[in-house]
Amino acid sequence: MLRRFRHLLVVLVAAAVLAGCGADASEQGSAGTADPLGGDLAVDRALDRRGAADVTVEVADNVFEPRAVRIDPGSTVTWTNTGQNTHNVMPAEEGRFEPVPTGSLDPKASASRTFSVPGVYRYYCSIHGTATRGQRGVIVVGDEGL
Ligand SMILES: [Cu+2]
Repeated sequence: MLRRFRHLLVVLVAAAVLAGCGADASEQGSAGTADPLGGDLAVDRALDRRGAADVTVEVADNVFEPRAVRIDPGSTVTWTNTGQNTHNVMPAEEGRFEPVPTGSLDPKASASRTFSVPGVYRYYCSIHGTATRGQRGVIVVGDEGL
């Protein structure tokens, strides 16, 4: 009986660690951000890169940096994997933009998407997050939220 309970406990702890690892990694990756729910994903605090035709988002393990970036309509975002894990870029709202699928953003690889229409484009890595937690980012196109 005790042995069975111990086994269950191990499984529960392992599940908790797995579930939490995406969020933990994000916190480590974004120094100075204490909000594990992603305060730095706020649209009105997005890093302002308007005026740049090409903007790079670093994809580390396991966080997008900057997590929130504001660009001009028509500008291109390039995600560059500087980590050791493979990642992907999935729109939080399916169909909002063409995903960067698993296999296209392996370590040292880059992938680009151009955003022509003003709006808020939330995304995540489905390997290390979901639409609402873990490895997430947002591209704000134009003046949305200012
Ligand atoms: Cu990832």
